[in-house]
Amino acid sequence: MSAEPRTTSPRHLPGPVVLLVAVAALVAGMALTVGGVAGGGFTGMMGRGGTGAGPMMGGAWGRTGPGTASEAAPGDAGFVAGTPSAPRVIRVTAGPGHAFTPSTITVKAGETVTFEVRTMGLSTHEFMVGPADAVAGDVAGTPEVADIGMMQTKSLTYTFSGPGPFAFACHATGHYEAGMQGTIVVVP
Ligand SMILES: [Cu+2]
Repeated sequence: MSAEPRTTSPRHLPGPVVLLVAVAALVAGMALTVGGVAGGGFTGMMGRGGTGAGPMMGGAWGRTGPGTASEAAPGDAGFVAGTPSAPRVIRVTAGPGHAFTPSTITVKAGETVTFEVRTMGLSTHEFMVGPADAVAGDVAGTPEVADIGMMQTKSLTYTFSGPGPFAFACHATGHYEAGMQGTIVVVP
């Protein structure tokens, strides 16, 4: 009896239920902390993602909320094309493994996009974007951010001029060959 009044909840939940909820919350919290690796998704992780990470991710990944430009792709309600002065932000996760999420990104012809690339998992990745042939060939001068370590985020802004095709890829040793590449779909 003495423990009951400590529960401040107005609803009378039986003790075991309260305990279960507490445990579930704890487990969920742990899962998020230990690893975005598990794939909780952007929304889930952003809520708590700030803990213990470097300043890089604090700002870039703190922007949450359903109305964020990056949530809407061309054709979606609420889509706003990026411009040089106000690029559309698209978040990309590199890893775990040799993969980008998403692996297909749709842009409007001519729009300017800032890719915020975050590494999940132990490998260090790179993010190159540009004309598909230049990206495939790792051609010098193709826009790229490199050395994106675990839980780090780096940004790259690119304007999709012309019809394409465009692509993105990671050219850390062996990664591209293992399939670490993505497609840019340009819509008029
Ligand atoms: Cu990689």
